[in-house]
Amino acid sequence: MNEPLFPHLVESINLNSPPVSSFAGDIDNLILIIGIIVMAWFFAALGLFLYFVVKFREKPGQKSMRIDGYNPQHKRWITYPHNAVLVFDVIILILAVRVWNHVKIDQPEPNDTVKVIGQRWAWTFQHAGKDGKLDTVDDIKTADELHVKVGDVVRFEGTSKDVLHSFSVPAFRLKQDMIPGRWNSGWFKAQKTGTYDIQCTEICGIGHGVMFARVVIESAEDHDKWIAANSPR
Ligand SMILES: [Cu+2]
Repeated sequence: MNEPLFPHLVESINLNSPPVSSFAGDIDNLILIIGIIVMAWFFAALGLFLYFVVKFREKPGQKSMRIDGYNPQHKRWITYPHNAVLVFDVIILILAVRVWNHVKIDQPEPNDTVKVIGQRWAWTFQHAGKDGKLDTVDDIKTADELHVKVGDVVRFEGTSKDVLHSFSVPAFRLKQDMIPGRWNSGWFKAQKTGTYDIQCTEICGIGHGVMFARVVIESAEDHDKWIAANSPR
């Protein structure tokens, strides 16, 4: 369930933000497919438009043609592409709903759970301590740094202390609104070790732009060491 839906068509479209989560490839693919479809229609429509402008322009001995589209034969130039666009819309919709369900609706069984709290203007995180359980005395609380184990399915539960924030990890292709008074949950599975950016993607006040944090993805060994070193007892 936490495996990608499709093979990744083009890795690292955005070199600043390599695809690190298990579902990053599915989201990249979707954006690539939508981009290809939209560009193909854009160039087809533009090309045809320019061709007609030249073909039916005013020439010596020939007036420029006025085509209003009421003639059924002319109307087909509108209805056929229109129907084709609708078919592509449905294809995009089916792919998008599949990816949406995979990322946002189906929540795989987690190996680990963390809490994410947004506030003006910082992120704070709560990790399970040595006992592996959240909301116990040995929990590890951090500011601006989230630690997870590579390959783990991590469930996050998040809220905000004040205004709307949005928890965004570009390398995971993940975004989740953090709403005061409400807990939202989601998941990710990091597939590469390393340190990646966390941002807030909801304008939340004057310090919005400095509301960055990091996710540190560690090997099992390093993660256990970090927990041992940071557990309060
Ligand atoms: Cu914010």
